[in-house]
Amino acid sequence: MARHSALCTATLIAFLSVPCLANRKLLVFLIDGFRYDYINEHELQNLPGLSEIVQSGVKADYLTPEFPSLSFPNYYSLMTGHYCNVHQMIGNYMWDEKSNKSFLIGENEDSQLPMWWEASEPIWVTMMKNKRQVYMYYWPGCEVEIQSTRPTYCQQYYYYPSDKNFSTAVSDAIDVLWQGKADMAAVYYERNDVEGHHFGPWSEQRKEATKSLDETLRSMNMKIKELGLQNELNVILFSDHGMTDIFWTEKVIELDKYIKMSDVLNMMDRGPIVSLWPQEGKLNELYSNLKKVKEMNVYKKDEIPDKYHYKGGKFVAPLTLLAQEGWFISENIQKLPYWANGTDGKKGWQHGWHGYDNDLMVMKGFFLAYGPDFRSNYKAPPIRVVDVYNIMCHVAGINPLPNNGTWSRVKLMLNNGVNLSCTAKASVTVLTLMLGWVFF
Ligand SMILES: *[C@@H]1O[C@H](CO)[C@@H](O)[C@H](O)[C@H]1NC(C)=O
Ligand SMILES: *[C@@H]1O[C@H](CO)[C@@H](O)[C@H](O)[C@H]1NC(C)=O
Ligand SMILES: *[C@@H]1O[C@H](CO)[C@@H](O)[C@H](O)[C@H]1NC(C)=O
Ligand SMILES: *[C@@H]1O[C@H](CO)[C@@H](O)[C@H](O)[C@H]1NC(C)=O
Ligand SMILES: CC(=O)N[C@H]1CO[C@H](CO)[C@@H](O)[C@@H]1O
Repeated sequence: MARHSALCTATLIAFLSVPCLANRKLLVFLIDGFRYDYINEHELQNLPGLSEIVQSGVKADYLTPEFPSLSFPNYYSLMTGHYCNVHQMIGNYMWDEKSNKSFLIGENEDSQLPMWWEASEPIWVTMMKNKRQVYMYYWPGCEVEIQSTRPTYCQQYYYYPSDKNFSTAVSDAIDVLWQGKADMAAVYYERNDVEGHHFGPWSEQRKEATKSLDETLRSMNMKIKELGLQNELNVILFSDHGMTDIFWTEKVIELDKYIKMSDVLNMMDRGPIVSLWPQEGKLNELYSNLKKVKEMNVYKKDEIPDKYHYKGGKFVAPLTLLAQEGWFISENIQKLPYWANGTDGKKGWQHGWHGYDNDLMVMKGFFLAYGPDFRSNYKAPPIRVVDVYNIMCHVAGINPLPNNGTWSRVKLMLNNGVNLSCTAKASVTVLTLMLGWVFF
């Protein structure tokens, strides 16, 4: 008996020292264009679903996007923990001069080529390699085969999923997590970004989108409790960037007023950040003419500030133009990206945009997390988009690949090691073993 007890104690210690992380489920949300202050204290008063999450979990003051503060670069920094010059996805529009292939945001076949995606391995691929199941809903890029790997399930993105599509996806995600079919589920929601662009960050339309998001999250909180998942599921929500007001009547930089567009071999994107490939021998002339525009910076590749972690990217153009906040760079006003606000073509003006310097407060996104591995009602200092990867890996129980995140900026959010439910589970196993020993 004494020998048995000693053995049991040893077993007990062995069991309890095993980190109890690998069996947690993870649900992540990418809420496009959701600025950090859409959930300031005042706004939260009318957002019961989000308030509930803030109270029961962690809220970072804000989430600093990587540069440029555009969608695709940040989607990939979130999922890889890498700066843009490491994962190479440096824009929503990219050009590879050698192959003459283009990456264009939206539905575009060449954007699915591995060349844009394979410089870094996103967390869902690492999960799949570890025999964990991943379900993704409308997540841009989940349809792409990366290192010969796709997630278990991908509901492909299109422009743009309705609120009903989103709430159905959230409900389906929880079902597959609960049924044990998925270890991780990831859901993308676009409407805050769409309304923010069309009508501006503080428009009624954007607020309506936030309200609708809030309702879905409130139902989600209820469903998690109904299914008894609250001690097994961690939920993390974040955005890719913020949004600021733009002014097409007064703040447009028309490039054809300064340079001959025929001297430009290729131009990618318009707005806060624009890439230019000069025709042979035209680099210096374009550069000196564009230097005259006082509302923007023009950089040759090696002049781009190091703090952006951008200039080493292989798709970075010989000239990068970066506008001051609120200014919009375009070939001319006819070429501005109007949107279809009525039935007769694209006539609507845009009132919000992002892509500016990532130090600007209006470019900051948000970060929330709750569940058994997170502290409750905890206000965390600001973090960066590259920091999110480590926290997702940690709560999903996989080893992060080398990355640019800073662990000390996120570890404070964690519920200091093993949660009680984890210990309880291990103890039950040990107890069963002990009883087995004693009686048989
Ligand atoms: C590169 O591709 C574009 C668009 O597909 C095409 O118009 C252009 O002619 C191509 N350039 C070369 C040099 O092949
Ligand atoms: C998304 O919503 C549209 C319109 O509401 C609907 O036609 C479509 O079937 C939905 N897609 C999915 C996958 O639920
Ligand atoms: C579309 O937007 C333009 C410019 O903002 C505006 O003049 C026009 O009235 C709008 N049309 C509709 C149908 O709202
Ligand atoms: C970012 O991470 C990559 C991959 O781990 C590494 O090679 C690179 O040196 C890091 N960059 C910085 C600035 O730390
Ligand atoms: C902070 C937290 O979520 N703690 C949970 C750990 O697990 C126990 C037991 O299941 C829960 O009651 C706690 O709420």
